[in-house]
Amino acid sequence: MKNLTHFLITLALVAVAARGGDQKLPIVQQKALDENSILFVPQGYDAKNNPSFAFEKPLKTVGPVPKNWKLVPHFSSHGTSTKVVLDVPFQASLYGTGEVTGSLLRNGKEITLWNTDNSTYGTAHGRRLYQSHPWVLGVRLDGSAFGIIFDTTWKAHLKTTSQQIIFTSEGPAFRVVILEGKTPQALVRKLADLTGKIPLPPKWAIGFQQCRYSYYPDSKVREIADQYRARHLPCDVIWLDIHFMDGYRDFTFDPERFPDPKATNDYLHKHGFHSVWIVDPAIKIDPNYFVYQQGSNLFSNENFKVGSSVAGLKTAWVLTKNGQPFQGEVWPGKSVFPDYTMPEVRHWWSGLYHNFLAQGIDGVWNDMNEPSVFTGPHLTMPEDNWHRGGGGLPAGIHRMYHNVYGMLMASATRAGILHERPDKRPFLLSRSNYLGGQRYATTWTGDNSSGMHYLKMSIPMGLNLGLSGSPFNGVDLGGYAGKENSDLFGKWIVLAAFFPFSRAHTAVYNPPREPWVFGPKIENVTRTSLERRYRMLPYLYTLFYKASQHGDPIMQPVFFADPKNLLLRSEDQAFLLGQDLLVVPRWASLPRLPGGIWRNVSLLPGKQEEEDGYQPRIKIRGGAIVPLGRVIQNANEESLKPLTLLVCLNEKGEASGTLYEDAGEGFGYKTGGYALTHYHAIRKGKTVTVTMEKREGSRFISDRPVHVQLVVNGPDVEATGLESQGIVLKLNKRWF
Ligand code: NBV
Repeated sequence: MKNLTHFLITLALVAVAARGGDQKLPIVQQKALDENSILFVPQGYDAKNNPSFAFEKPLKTVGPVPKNWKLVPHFSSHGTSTKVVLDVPFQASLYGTGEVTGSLLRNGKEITLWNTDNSTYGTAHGRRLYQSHPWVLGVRLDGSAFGIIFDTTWKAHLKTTSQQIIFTSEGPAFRVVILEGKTPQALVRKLADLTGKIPLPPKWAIGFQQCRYSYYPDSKVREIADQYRARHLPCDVIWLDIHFMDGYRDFTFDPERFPDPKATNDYLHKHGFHSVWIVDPAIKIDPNYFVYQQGSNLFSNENFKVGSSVAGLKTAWVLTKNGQPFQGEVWPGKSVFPDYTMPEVRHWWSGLYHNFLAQGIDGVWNDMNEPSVFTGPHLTMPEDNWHRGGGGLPAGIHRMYHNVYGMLMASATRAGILHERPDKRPFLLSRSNYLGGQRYATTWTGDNSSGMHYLKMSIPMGLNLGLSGSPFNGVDLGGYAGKENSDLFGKWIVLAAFFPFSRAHTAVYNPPREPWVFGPKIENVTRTSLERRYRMLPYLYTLFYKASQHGDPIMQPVFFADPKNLLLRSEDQAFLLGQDLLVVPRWASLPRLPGGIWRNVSLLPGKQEEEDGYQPRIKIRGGAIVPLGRVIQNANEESLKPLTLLVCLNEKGEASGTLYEDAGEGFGYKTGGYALTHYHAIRKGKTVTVTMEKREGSRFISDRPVHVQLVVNGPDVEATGLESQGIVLKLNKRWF
């Protein structure tokens, strides 16, 4: 019976497609997932041709739609595509939509959801980038928020007008989930409840990172590391790009450039660095290459027909529509591509990390996984290529799986790292991804370029990724392509302190771009920026903890400070780091800043850091206590001796804040091995008392010196004491 219904619906759809007509698709199911999220299922929806990837767990409905529910999708089918239209609430501000160029506000925009290796964000391939997030976040005039998840992986187009949100997928009917939240913050948490949160990264991964395409030979890697230490420029990670490989073959090492990768990693570790090495999906067609051999025979014991049109079935590779392994040109030359929709292939891919990580590699970088194919249509593989699926995933054409190819690769990579190192937190960077992909990988915005336009855009790009569930993101600091000048580098590297993922990178044809090549002035600017970041690590790590627990963005739009204030809705030069620090770039022109108490603060007192003309101004929110540490050279050095608490009182003379600490590595924190300390400050007359209110978790913290810096309307007031004892600061009346 079920099959018959399925057949009839398919028949109906085919008939409509043949007529090429439009047909309204009635909603056949609308049910609450909870009181603030509703699942809408249109007629014709079939999980077999619309596998769901966005959600962390299968959706469970709990009851009917609440009576006063506001937003409802309107489905229709148009030949082979499906359209959903929603009426935009009056003058709502739209955000999200994932990795997109342009402004923070997404009203009046059009994008295609089709992961594309679109170097320097050119227009030749349309307005597409490396990832797809079928997701829109809206904020109404009254500050309440809504969100829409279009639960489909098919190639799609999203258009926002002043009146409507129109999402057209080039595939069959799909589900839509609509969320409501009292505030945009609550809404983003809701999104994270459904699509997952970032796993807490190892602490070293939130330190500063140096990359280039590529550092080689191994002596160059050591030299870069030495320079960082000799110049006292804090840094945690050195990255290894494709030149370490033997002829661009994944999981191999060039015998001349990197004869002993283990020794390179040992050297880095000895000097307080970690290393991240790249792995691309394209596998060189080379009968003597072990990955090609293994993948080509992965199913060789199965019953396949050699020489027939299905010969490709014995391989791990994505197939053409004729059943042959698809071949395309990438760095290694003619290559084949693992079909990560198959559980056996993911399992095999995970296993390849065994010997690779044994070289002491700490983290992995999955690049080119849109997948990028130089000789394919729109720089990828043909849309009618064939994926075999399995383990709950249907077989299907590439058009259906393209947008999750990178996500599936990342999930297999993460599983491989975790399998090898079950006691360590994996670190994985993936260029391509999809809504929910933050569960597997950190991300960055691909190949930008050295220009003020790109530098400015990097802020709204990071913000919208955070508003799309992916808070651990960053950009190529300094710009990847294009000619650099020292002034632009200075302007960009000062943001290294504030991007959640903080990595400088540059393209192969560029001259060296390390901070010192621009001379002492820019080297000093860089040092100040990195010292700011490392001083803030306790605060940053606490933000990462919150992101991993609740999905809160780390870098946040200014309108989060006051969602009802319409003037803040389009601000995308200044931004918030967590809810307590406001970052105002020096180049920001007429930035709109939130009202209330926001006081200028120095993160490196005594250094007069802003006098170099490059560092953004930092303001602290009235009511906040921000924990800071010492300036250290890598994230694993002891930082909290002493712990500094920056305190800024609100109108009522109070402030509060938290500090999260754990081992910085491993999973002990999941079973209580952490300390989450709550601090509180209160002013009575001329004294302010700062106390440790409570501590959660079982991690032992010995009684340590605390330095309190009260930020007031005048020179800061300071006092030191032991954490266990309330610290009292005496105020001078004229500051109030
Ligand atoms: O692996 C080389 C580069 C890498 O440096 C960059 O970050 C990626 O976005 N990769 C793209 C491939 C070649 C780009 C021209």
